[in-house]
Parts: sequence; structure tokens; C-alpha cells
Amino acid sequence: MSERRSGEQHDGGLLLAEATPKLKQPPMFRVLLLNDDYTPMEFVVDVLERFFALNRTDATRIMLEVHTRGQGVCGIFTYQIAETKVAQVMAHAREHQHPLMCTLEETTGG
Ligand code: TYC
Repeated sequence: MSERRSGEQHDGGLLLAEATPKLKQPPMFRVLLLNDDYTPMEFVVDVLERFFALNRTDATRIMLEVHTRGQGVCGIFTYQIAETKVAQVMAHAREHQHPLMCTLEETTGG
């Protein structure tokens, strides 16, 4: 008669199932800089300081990684922030007539 499944409550004659929390981590995106033969190294270091809040040491390390290996990670962000960073870097590079390329890729779990 007063049988009740666990997780459910009587409420004025209504049976209300308890909501199970369904929280997930948001997908994350790496922002990448790509190497080219023309953008000055100093400009790339400035971009990394300006848009990714890196100090000169880390900015220089990442710039050299891009220069020697072809690409490098500037940071990892949620989609909206990653996309904004890419747009800001591309606009800044074009304003200064440099062919610097910036893109994003989704991380897969880690
Ligand atoms: N390869 C460039 C040069 O020799 C430097 C550079 C580094 C360009 C990183 C782009 O994302 C880049 N001037």
C-alpha cells in the first residue's frame, strides 16, 4: 500500500523521482600556433605574452618550439575562449601583415 521505490518521494499525491546529477566537464580545446618562414620571432613572442598572459621566458620557449617543430600549444581553453583567442591572434597578425596562423583542436580526454 505505502510501497515506495528508493529515490522517490510522495508530494501531495505526486511521485517525484530524484534527479540524478548529470554534470560533465566541458570539452577543452588546444590553441595552436603554426610555424611559417616570415613572421618575426619577436612578434610571435609578443603575441604569446599579449594574448596568452605568458611571461617572456615561457613565450620564448613556445615560440622556439613552434619554430623548430612546426607547431606549439599556447594554452587549453573552453571552446568559446579558444575561438576568441584564435580570432584575436589572427586579426592582430593581419593588422601587422604577418602570415602567422593560429588554430584550435579539441583535446581527447586529457
Ligand atoms: N619561423 C619564423 C622565423 O624564422 C618564426 C616563427 C615562430 C614564425 C613561430 C611563426 O608561429 C611562429 N622568423
